Amino acid sequence: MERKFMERAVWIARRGAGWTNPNPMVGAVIVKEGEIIGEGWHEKIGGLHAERNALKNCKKDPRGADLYVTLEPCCHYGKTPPCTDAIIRSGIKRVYIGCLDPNPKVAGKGAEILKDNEIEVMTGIMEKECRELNDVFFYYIQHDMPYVALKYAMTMDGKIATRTGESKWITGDEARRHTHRLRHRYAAIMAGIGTIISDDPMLNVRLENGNNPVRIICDSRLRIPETAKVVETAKEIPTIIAICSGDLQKIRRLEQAGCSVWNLPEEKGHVSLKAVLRELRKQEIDSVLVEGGGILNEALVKSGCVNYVHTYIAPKIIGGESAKTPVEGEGIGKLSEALILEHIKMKKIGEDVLLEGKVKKC
Ligand code: AOF
Ligand code: ZN
Repeated sequence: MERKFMERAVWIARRGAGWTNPNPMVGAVIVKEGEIIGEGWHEKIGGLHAERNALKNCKKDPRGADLYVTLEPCCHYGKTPPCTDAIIRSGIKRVYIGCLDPNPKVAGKGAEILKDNEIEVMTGIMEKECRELNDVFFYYIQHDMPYVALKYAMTMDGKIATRTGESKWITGDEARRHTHRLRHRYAAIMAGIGTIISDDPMLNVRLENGNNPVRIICDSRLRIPETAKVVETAKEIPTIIAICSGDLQKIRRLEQAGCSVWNLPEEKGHVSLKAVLRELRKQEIDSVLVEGGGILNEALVKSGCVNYVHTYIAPKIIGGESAKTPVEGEGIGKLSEALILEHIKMKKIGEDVLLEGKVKKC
């Protein structure tokens, strides 16, 4: 029974994907005499928390009811007042919590306050699922850095383009539509200048109800063409160009076009990715989807900042030793140095396959 209601709470929490960042996705279900009398989720950053939405949607008096919530109720004043106050006032008698909130302002205190007010509290219900729901939020809070995921599409022989550089399209329509859903979930999307010059991508979300991530272009020497689509649409979609040096006039023109130009330290001839990520953190960007070429991907892998990899594999063979691969650079000499992925998931999308997993942290 407990599982059934918490499963429902996890399910509805996911509706907030792409809208709540940098807040977590949270779902809440209120149950009385075995019946769901109200449910809600955290719909949007700045909006009501899941518990308050569930209470608002109650079709019966919640006094004496049970609350199932995927994350520990907050007990602090943020953009909204504490959920613990609303729960206590509602007369709810029992609270089932999926996992504790890692936010130091909450971190167990929310559960304690409920207990101090004669509410029975059970923690760790479907803890693994509730915790995984918010991998991004946990990482962002605990490491004070954005969560980074690589995304690329390759052929069955591991190429991201032909030897002449043709890369449109490696995968089929369905997989490409899927990447838009992926983009929607992340707060930012990152590409290298090589990708901008060769493909001139929009890096936006082309879905009916989609949220565009902030765009970040790593462009150490400010080579970006002023006619690039990302520049021309910078007034509609926030666009950041991370550079180490560049012509001041060009910077001014790009800024007039709506871009933000960040002048950051250099590392091994490129803009320091750690510096880029630290700046993004300051802007409260909790997650970055990297749609880079092999050079940017390699630099990120080497920096140790990658948390997740989404790989779309197309049933095609391209061949050619000069055809580009997803991670270029020098590579490693020993297999023991490889980046290892775990919690692997696999899904067929149209004729393609999405293979994804978390980077194992040593
Ligand atoms: C909950 N229920 O649905 C969410 C919680 O600025 P605020 O007011 O939106 O607060 C954000 C913090 O509240 C966030 O960092 C996390 O600790 C918690 N999120 N808590 O009880 C919710 N979204
Ligand atoms: Zn709250």
